Amino acid sequence: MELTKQQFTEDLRKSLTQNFAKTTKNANDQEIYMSLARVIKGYYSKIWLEDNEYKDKTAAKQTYYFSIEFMPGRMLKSNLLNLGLLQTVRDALADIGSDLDKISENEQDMAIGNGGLGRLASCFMDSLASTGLPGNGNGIRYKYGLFKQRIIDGYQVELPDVWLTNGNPWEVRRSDKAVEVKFGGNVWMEEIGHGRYTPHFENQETILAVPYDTAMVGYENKTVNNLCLWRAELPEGSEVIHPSLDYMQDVDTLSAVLYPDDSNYSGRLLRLKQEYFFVSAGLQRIVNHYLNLGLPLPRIPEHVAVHINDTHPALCIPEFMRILIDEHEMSWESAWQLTVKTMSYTNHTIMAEAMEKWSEEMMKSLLPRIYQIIVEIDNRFAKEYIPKVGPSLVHNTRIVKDGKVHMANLSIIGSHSTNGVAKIHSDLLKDVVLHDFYIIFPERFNNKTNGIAERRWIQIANEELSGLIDETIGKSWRKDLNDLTVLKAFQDNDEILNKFEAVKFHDKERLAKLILEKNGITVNPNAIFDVQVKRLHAYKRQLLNLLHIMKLYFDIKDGNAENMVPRVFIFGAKAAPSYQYAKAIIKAINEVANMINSDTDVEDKLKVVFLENYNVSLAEQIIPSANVGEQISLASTEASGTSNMKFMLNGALTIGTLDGANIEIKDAVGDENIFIFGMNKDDVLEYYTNGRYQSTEIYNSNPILKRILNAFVDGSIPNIENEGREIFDSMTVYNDEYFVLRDFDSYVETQKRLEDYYRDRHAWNKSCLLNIANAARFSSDRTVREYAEQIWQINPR
Ligand code: 26W
Repeated sequence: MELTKQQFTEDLRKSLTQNFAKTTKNANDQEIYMSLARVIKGYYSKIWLEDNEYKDKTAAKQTYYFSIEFMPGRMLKSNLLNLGLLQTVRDALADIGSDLDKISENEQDMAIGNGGLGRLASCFMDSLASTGLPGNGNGIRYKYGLFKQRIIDGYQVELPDVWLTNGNPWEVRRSDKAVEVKFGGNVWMEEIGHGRYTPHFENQETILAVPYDTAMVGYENKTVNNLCLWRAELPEGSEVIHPSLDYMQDVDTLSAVLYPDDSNYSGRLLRLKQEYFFVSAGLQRIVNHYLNLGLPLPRIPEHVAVHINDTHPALCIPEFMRILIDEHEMSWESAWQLTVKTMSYTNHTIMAEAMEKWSEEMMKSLLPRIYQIIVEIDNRFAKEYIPKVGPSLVHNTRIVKDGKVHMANLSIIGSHSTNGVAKIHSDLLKDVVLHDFYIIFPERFNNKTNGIAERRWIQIANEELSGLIDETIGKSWRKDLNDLTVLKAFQDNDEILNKFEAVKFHDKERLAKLILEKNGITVNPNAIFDVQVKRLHAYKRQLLNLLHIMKLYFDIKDGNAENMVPRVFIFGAKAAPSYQYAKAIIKAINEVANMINSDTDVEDKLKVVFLENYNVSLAEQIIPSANVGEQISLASTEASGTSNMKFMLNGALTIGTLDGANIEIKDAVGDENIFIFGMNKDDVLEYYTNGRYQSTEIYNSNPILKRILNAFVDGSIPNIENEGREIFDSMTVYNDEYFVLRDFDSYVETQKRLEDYYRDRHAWNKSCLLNIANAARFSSDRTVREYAEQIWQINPR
């Protein structure tokens, strides 16, 4: 939008006076942040209103992306960038003696997600708006986001994330759009004539769902979509005159916390309640809005697409059926057709322990009507498909069996599309994990490789690099990332390559400063910055990284590292609070770090840094400064990964396995510009089928590994008596579930190759440039366009 510095400064002054009775001279940074946010909200609200009117007028089809997690991070700079005001506001603030970066730090991260799945949802929100696609989010407004992580004595300690204390200036509470969600009680069917039945209810618990809307502002266009997050409240004027304390507490807990587990399915009642809560509220709002436009219900799939992000919102399927049948008297057959046409589903993990299966008993008592509908869906599925594909396939794919409701099965059967999030992952779904479904519904399966919102991950996170790209090839890449390919023309131009190297060096100096501030560790910006940031999970193999660090440490101690290129290993990772083993790894990383960083023999050859509380805004500071991104999961376990894409876009090289999107990154950049090691998925599957892996054989025959692993239990690494034992046993007694030892030698060799390559500045810089130049296909703009065309059938404005 068009705006002068003077106009903006005037608006900010007004806002400061109106909201805080302050001037630009005596306001503190928090007050400036709040006032600034309100000014910006004022600017985009006009576009928001206009786009809503446009959407209603055209009634063009829209997508609703249901996700139990979102991780937008900070909104201020993102909104400024997308409105085209970043520079104007930065300059205007500087004129009044303020610094936009410092003001921005007063914004609490909106961290209502665990990791990959939630961050992907937020990249999609940004990309939908920025590509002009009508797509909205639907989720829960948790009072507490993902826990704040502190490291105390090397241990992870979890503190509550109280992100709403100062208020959230971006959200709009819409009390007039509140709906009721009902739980429990009894339900029975009564005949209403002509062989039709209608459900009757008693003793249900009613909860009010109040939506809070946040504008998702598109990049320099006219689109503003909506992220709708639901809060649970006591129903107004409910028949309960003196609600019991229990009931009030119940209501409060419902939208209080995000489950901090992304590894193990836990069948907790509260979680099921949360799932139904945001599903039911979201669908009610959609249907109400749709009917208010005067459109006929049987045509709803022409106007509405509902996306189920992993199985957590899978109750969309029976709930949509309930609304159509019970509330709008539609026949089962018609309702089913509409449901399957409206719904689509993405799978984000093949880890068996993360698959949702709710106990029938729990489902029946919490959601009696939904349970009935699920059983009916399941019975009709069996009846229709046994004659077509035989009883054994149907048995394997049934929704209700062994006393459990299988949510992935419900999601596939009740939708028209099931996709994985990278080629290898989608292939594994078809060939292995969901093979029986693939035989029954081959046309439903497809791949949509993940992507990242380049605006946040380079334009905001790395302004200096963005400026250098502008200077080199012009600014068009900011609108269309494909234009980055023009950079290829400069791959042998040392003058340009040196400029890119200089920007990376500045980024590293900035991170070095942060590391000194936060951890009190001095790191050398000339060292290789080697980064692994992601949730802590055994399959992601942070341990493999740590074992290699120990190898380098022993090399230094043995005097075998004369010519080693100095390295700084940087970690960021939260462990699920109940995930004992992951927490042991965090403790081990921190104790190894202490040992190495305080050993004077090491000098600045090797440093290990664990940055606490990894989240979106910390990621924006870490990723630009990386030389190397670690993507070292066991092949076939990481569905896609998305930090690999962020590193690439910021000119870091990947060391990784043939897993997730690493494979497509390798195809994009070529073998010379990525460091691949270890087993591939077929090697791994082969081990699974022949069952002949013996980790102790490797332990006994590899003296280097033996020495490293022994250090975990013989006191060489201090203060990890219990954790060291647990880790040692996992590698030996418990046969190394994720083949860390099996891939160790290959990893070490490849790290060595990487180090040698780093010495050749021309070659290294060229590879970095080619990574940036080939990053376009990992833009989430590309990803959401594919969803729009191939799954949702929605069009850009
Ligand atoms: C136990 C409850 C639970 C189970 C699974 C919570 C959360 C999950 C998520 C599906 C885990 C997740 O975040 N998966 C990640 O999704 C990313 C986006 O597609 C991928 O890039 C990651 O590879 C995948 O691990």
